[in-house]
Amino acid sequence: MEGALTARDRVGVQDFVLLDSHTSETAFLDNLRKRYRENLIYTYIGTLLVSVNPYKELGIYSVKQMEIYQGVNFFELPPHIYAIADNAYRVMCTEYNNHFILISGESGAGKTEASKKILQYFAVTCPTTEQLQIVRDRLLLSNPVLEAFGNAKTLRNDNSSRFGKYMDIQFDFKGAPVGGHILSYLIEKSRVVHQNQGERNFHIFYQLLESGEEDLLRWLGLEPAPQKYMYLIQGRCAKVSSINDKSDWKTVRKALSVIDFTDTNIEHLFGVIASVLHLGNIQYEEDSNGHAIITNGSQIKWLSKLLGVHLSILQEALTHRKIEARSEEVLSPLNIDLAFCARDAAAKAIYGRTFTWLVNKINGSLANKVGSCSMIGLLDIYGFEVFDTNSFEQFCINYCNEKLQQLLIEMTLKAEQEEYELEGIEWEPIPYFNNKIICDLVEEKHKGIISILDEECLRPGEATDLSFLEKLEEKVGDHAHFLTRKLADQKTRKSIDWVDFRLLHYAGEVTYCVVGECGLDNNLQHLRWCGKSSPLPHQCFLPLELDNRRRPETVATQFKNSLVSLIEILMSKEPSYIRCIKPNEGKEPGKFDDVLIRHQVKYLGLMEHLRVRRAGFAYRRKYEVFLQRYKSLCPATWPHWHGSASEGVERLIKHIGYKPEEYKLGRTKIFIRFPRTLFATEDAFEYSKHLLAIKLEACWRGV
Ligand code: AOV
Ligand code: MG
Repeated sequence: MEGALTARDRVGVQDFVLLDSHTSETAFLDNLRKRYRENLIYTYIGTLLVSVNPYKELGIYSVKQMEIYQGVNFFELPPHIYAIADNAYRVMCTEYNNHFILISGESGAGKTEASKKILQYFAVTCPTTEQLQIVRDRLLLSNPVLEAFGNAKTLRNDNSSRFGKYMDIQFDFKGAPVGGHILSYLIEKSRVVHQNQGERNFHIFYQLLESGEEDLLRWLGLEPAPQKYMYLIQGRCAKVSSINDKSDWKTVRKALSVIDFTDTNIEHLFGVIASVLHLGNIQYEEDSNGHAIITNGSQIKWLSKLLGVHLSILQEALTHRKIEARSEEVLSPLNIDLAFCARDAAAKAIYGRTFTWLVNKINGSLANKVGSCSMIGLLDIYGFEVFDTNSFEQFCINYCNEKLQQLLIEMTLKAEQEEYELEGIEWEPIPYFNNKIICDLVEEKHKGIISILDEECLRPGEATDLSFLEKLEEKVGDHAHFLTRKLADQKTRKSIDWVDFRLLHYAGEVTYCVVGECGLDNNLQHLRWCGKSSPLPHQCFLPLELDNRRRPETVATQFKNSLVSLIEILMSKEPSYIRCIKPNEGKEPGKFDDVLIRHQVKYLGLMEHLRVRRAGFAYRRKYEVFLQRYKSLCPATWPHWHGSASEGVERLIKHIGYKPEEYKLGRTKIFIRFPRTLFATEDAFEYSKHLLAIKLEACWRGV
């Protein structure tokens, strides 16, 4: 009987902590499903937000909605991403500390959309001045620019982030956004020269060709037809129904001018983008000695113009290799295969460096000029992904997700349980899968996969893909999360060679194909040919590449190091978490795929998180901090308390009437089980401030 259904039956509970059967995965899934059917995509586990991608516009992100969530206690309204944003913001404003919001989930789960919603929330609800409006606009508009250059259509997501992004938003003491800073992580450069069937290159190429002004295209030597460019036709899907390249181009153009790009900057930026397309159309043939020679002269002329490099130098760089012999540089001609490799390597390097230049330029325009007080960081990275063929880049992406999962475990499940123990709070440990074992397998010094890769890269000429796999087999072959696959001889059915390796990641099994894994930027010599008359390439490639003697770190090690510093940054801030879930593989609205979602609930550790939350305490504060804030609520502690902070807190909570089941007293902190307890205290505090203000005013008026 439909009418007899209670609201709870129909829409589920808005916090999983309130589920009757908190240990059952089925109950968890039922709740998520009920809510998703009602378009309720957000649910809490305590203060963590679970979000299921609706794949349709829900009308829940209006300015009116933002106003509803502004300054309201977390649990008083239905779960929303705005509540997470508002909570981080308000705590930052009252405690003057730094925060970060970690948004995680697999590819297509809704991370990037979530991070944009949060940024919009701050842009609309935070106080601002006329002067600061430009900062607000730049913060907002940095997004479409970075998405145009750093996102692409993949099989899993039409707007997939192909780089990792960490953005700090800086606020002044009044809570107004005054600046920002972006850190970007390893952009997927291989996409520049190769796309799988059904995938595209980065959006910007199609935007430029589809909508670039006639004059601009003529100046760049481009034709408005993606099918003319080798680097754009491999995926056979230049047009995507969910993407409007025309209007996106307009947004990007507007954004570039707001972000303070001069006309010259823009000219050079698109000059480099166009040069990548020209590079892709360079063709070779073999001369009688088996050496590669360039067949089409027009591309190279455009390249020479756009990059500001002399024609003969270009020609040489695309057909020769420089080798050092007895401290002398000798030019050695390339065969046709190597020449194509050199061409592609140059295109990838040019695009990669241009992206870095772009991020730096945006950072320059976001630089805070008035002095900031606190920050909120937003982390939106590429999600865990598995394709039919997974390369070195998927390895890095999935390793990055592994690290973030580890951070989450460290900061929630592990730290939380350890803290109870440390504080002497009675606690029944809750088991969970710790993925540290997989992180170690990848990154451990001397033993991990990255170290092995580094070693192999130290032996240029000798190391091969096969020797790398052999080393892996030898050193980590018996690790529980590692497998290699040998190619079987069809006749003897005996295995002969290793062909790939497999990692059992926290989120699933991925087979990595090892082709050219030695991820050294070994095309550095080609970068030398970027001349000085074109300022952008020049800025992009100095100073590292011009010092060819220094052996650069492998890409994998650079990436590993950048993740280590990211984790350090995050560990120094107060966290909020958003866990995004992808509801189905087909990008379809309303379809709740039980198997797929159950798998994500499992590997995200949501059940364990719920168990810890249910048994644990929502809030904890050092005695000193708690007393300092609320001492005005108790005559014994106001205005001065001379005893110890813990005794003061005991007196205080006795006075305001906390019930024994609502709290526990630890060694250095008070632990509060339910958010509502703290909110009631906070409300009482606000009210007492209000009364105090009335009293003061009365004093001044001499009443
Ligand atoms: P991702 O960032 O998690 O994947 P996105 O945020 O790009 O995923 O989301 C993928 C698509 O899902 C978007 O382009 C939207 O069409 C839709 N979507 C996501 N969140 C919402 C929402 N709240 N409301 C409406 N539609 C939404 V990746 O970047 O691939 O890991 O690397
Ligand atoms: Mg994304």
